[in-house]
Amino acid sequence: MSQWWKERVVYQIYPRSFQDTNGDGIGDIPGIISRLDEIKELGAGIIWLSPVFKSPDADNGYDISDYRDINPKFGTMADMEQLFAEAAKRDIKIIMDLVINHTSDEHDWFIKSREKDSPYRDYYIWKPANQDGKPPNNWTSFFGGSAWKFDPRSGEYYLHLFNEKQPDLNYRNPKVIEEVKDIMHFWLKKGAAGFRCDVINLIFKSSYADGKRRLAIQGREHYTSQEGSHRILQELNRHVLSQYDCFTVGEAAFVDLHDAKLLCDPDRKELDMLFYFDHLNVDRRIEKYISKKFSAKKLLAVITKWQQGLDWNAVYLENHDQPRIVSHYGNDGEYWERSAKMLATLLLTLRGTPYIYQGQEIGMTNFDYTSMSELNDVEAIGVDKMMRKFHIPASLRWKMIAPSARDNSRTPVQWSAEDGAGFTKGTPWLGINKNHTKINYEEQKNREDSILSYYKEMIKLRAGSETLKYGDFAPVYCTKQVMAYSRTIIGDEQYVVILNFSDKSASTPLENNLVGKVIATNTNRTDYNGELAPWEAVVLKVW
Ligand code: ISL
Ligand code: CA
Repeated sequence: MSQWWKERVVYQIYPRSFQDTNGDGIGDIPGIISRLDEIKELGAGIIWLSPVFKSPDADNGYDISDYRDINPKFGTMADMEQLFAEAAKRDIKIIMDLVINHTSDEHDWFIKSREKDSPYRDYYIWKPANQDGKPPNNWTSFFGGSAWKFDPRSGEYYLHLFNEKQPDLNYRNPKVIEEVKDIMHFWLKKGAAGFRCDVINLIFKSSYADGKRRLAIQGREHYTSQEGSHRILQELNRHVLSQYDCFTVGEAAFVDLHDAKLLCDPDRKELDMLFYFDHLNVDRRIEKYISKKFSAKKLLAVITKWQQGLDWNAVYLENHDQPRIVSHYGNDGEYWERSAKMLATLLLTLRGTPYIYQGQEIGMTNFDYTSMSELNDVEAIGVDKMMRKFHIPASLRWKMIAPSARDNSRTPVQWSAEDGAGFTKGTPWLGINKNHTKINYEEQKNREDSILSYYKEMIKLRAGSETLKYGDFAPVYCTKQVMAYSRTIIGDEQYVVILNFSDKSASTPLENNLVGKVIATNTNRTDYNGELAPWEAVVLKVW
């Protein structure tokens, strides 16, 4: 089967923030349908749809209470079917978010599982207290606090790696795997072209022993990329995925290159590609809320490791869990436009399938919130609570949370300068950035030198170049400020990409052979002489 997912660019939609059509302040499926032409024009050929399933929304849909139904906030199953049909008309494929590490505690399986003698008991991970009457082990949740919740009715604890409203499924129970297969068939038959698989390398817990003591997410060595997860992925592939023309991208937490190679090895038939986090953590310490200094050198080292380590990468700089890249690695002030384009150049000239997160194509910036009360995200709220327990003062908590909180990327898409940003006529579920009067789709749509136009050009450039899609990656030059790398098909073509990650101008030495014809740039230059302007990006065709 053709690997069309290597040829196309993916556009991620976070439905509640994309486009509202009925004025309730929440994006919806009819809103997505109304914007398919914009996605097509951008040049994307695949949509990754964050969860639209029935959910009490404790974690904005990543807590599913019915895998075969649509959240009424977003519309109906008929709307979803229409979305598949309208997307197909435009040759846009849709992949769904497969969230199977856990369900909502309001899922029917979990409600039944609360009864000790129910056939569903074993769908989840229930354990009695330890000898001291404490939780079964010392594991902590991703969102702060213990990963166990006591259920007084049955007198046992259940495991939740995320929020207590997200109980973990028990993958030692073959019935759970059969249920997952049915859900996958259901959506593939409806027209899905594959899945983004949420925290897929964490599903199998190989032991319930205490975890090594850590600052956060204690216990992870007992469930990260275990043999059991590999086995289940192979089984899902054999029994389901291999029967359809589809692909999978796994979200792999704490993954290292060794595990990633196993997860993505085409011969093992587990995943087609995966999201790792290393490249977004070069300016963060072990925990994302503690920052350290960024350098282009460190970033290039990480990129090189993954580009050369895996045959095919999922290339991304933003998603619904990460801050906006122009605020993270770029400059969202004076050099907003140029640095956003520089980062677009990076995204679209690496080897792999590029993923663009809604709003990234117009250079949306981090949330302009000023206090915790404006946040919605269960993670930020949980982490704040945990820090409070450790008596960390409010000002320091805010300093750590504000730049990294997940709500940074969840503010509504800025379609226009109007009130409501063209996103809603009602009250938006999450604050709209005040800068929508300046940063919006409408303003950039017909402006040739806009960020949006630049994304379109770069996507076209990639689509038309075998070398940019499939060429080998090699690092060429780097300093704290600048990186350069090449993409090559031996005997055919070579491109060199030079990027300046700073407010200062820079130069690259001539002996590195950084010469060639300028194919793309975020400035007006027509030739390259080794001098780079602040935040400049230059793509050279060397031969
Ligand atoms: O957000 C994170 C890092 O910035 C992670 O801790 C994140 O929770 C982790 O990567 C898992 O993410 C996925 O599963 C979560 C959900 O909250 C996220 O939105 C989803 O992308 C639980 O389903
Ligand atoms: Ca709505």
